[in-house]
Amino acid sequence: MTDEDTIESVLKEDRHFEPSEEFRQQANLDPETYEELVAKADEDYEGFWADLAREELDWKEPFDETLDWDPPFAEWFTGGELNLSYQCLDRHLDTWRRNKAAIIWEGEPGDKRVLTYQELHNEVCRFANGLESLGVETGDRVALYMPMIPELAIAVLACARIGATHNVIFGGFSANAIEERVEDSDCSVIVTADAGWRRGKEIELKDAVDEALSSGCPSVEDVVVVQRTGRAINWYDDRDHWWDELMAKQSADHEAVPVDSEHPAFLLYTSGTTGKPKGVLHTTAGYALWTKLTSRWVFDLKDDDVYFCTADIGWITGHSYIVYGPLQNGATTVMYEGAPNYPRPDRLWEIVEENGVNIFYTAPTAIRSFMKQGDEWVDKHDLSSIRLLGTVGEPINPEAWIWYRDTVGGGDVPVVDTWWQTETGGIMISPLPGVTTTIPGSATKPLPGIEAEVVDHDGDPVDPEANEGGLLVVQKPWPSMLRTVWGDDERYKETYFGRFPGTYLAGDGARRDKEGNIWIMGRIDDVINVSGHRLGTMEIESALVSHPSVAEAAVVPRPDDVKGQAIVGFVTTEDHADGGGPELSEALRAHVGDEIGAIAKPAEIRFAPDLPKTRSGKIMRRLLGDIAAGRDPGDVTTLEDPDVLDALIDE
Ligand code: 7RM
Repeated sequence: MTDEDTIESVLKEDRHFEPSEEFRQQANLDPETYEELVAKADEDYEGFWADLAREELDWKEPFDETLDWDPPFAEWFTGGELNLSYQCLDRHLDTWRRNKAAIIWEGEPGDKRVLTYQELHNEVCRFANGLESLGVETGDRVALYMPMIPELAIAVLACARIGATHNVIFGGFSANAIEERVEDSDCSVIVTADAGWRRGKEIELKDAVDEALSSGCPSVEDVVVVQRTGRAINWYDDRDHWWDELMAKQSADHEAVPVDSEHPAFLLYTSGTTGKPKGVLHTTAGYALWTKLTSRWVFDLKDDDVYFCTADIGWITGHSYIVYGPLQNGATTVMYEGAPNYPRPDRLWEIVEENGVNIFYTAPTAIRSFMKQGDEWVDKHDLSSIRLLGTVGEPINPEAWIWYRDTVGGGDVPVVDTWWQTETGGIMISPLPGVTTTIPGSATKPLPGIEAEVVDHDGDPVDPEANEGGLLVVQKPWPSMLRTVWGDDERYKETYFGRFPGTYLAGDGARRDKEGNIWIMGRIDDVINVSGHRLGTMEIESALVSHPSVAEAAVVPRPDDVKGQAIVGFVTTEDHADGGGPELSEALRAHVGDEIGAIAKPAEIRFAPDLPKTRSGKIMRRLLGDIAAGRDPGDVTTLEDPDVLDALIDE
């Protein structure tokens, strides 16, 4: 099969891991309840969601209608009123959780803060009052350009409390990115900090805000500045306010403003392969429901758990699984400010050990870098508190999955490989730790209520018996789906529903195996076509990484007169030096040939000290493709480290 939507699958992986009896016994979701949920969603889709929404959310006004679906525009739980900050905070205050740690925060320089639910509530109320004192009203947009400090979580929840739509801009983006995002969404206030810490250096946030405001952003009237590092900054009396001074004037009482179920909760900008970033819009009730439920189902969150997600709140993972999901469940969520390997490669294990972390959620790229650093950094620490591990962000190669389970998890904890997107709001495809038999490299099955499918170019499900690849889609609307691209309904329609009307196109390639498990094969833009064979990048990369000398790998296409496209592999070696010469190169080509087959052998291997990554750790294959084809890589502003590119081009 070589038609245009089929990706040939070549990866062979058949190790299966059943949930242990011990885990199953105590899991939030057991196989029986799971079956009931699946059956209910199947028989009565709206009833399934309506029941969950009634049980899980604290409604100020009950909703009248479960779903209003005018494809591709969805409204969920219309007529209902609630408040996300109330959901996360107030509802715990008349329980024993009042004095439980809500946030354990670790600063990069070694400082630490613990906020109980009551304390967090007080701070959020103060800042909600502070925002109101600046004239912020329900429906206004507020930009948050901050380091990973408790004030960021406080600001997020304070916006939610007054019904202001937050727009978190990752604290590593440039002035340009701020300008673009703030202007597109007409924010009236920016909350920032003098600077943040990263690898012992100051990231100068306030300077970037000043720069953005000097050239644009006419809608911004006020800037609130947290003093984090104490560095000298420029000050503009007519618009700048110190966080501490603003907070000192406010009361710790604030009544959460009930908003409509479909009230815009937040915008989060995501950059696609082309064009300006899209402001992904999430609304209130559906997002609240799904982040709450998935946290409990997938992470098996319990009241005595300490949960640590290493993402930044500047990404969707931080929104859903550092702030909203865990706090709605009354969990203790750990927030870390700095770089994972600072001051030493075991910084995260130190945090796990010191706080007795039970549930740990990170990205495959981080796992591969832990592997590269060597087991000794993990072995120095007692990580026996860990009872569940999660991954997100990219396909995880089986090597890394097994290492994660064995070395970090001690060989006997469930690993949940969670597939989802900024646009989906919450986890869509994932093992349930007390239910699902896992296989390294597969996100396994859609969660109850999620109609994810792998389809061919006609939109028909691919045949699992044929082990064929296709397009990952979601065939029914779900509560936490994006509602539109801010200010651009057309782009929303085009991008996500243009291919199959009424069906959401995720933009990822995937396949289904005979057991119904889904294997994500990477972005469809990344597929390589060698002599008519469509190959996903993921499997070839996985084969490369399974060679003992390879730490990370990315494969991209290069135009080829004969084959259409040829495969170029960029490889970082274990010892991190510029790498191997022709001998290793030949060995790696042969290794891929053995693992997969001759068709997948890279035409060329290029050794690189590092691969270009976005700040959320995704490899930027587009840039590598440009380099491999000898094109100018163009816009590189979302790169974590632009020097990486120079090293590749100079080669
Ligand atoms: C949560 C997040 C979304 C894209 C998505 C995929 C890739 C995410 C997995 C994955 C394979 C996974 N949001 N992706 N999770 N690929 N397995 N478990 O990452 O909007 O930033 O990115 O990330 O390509 O479309 S995101």
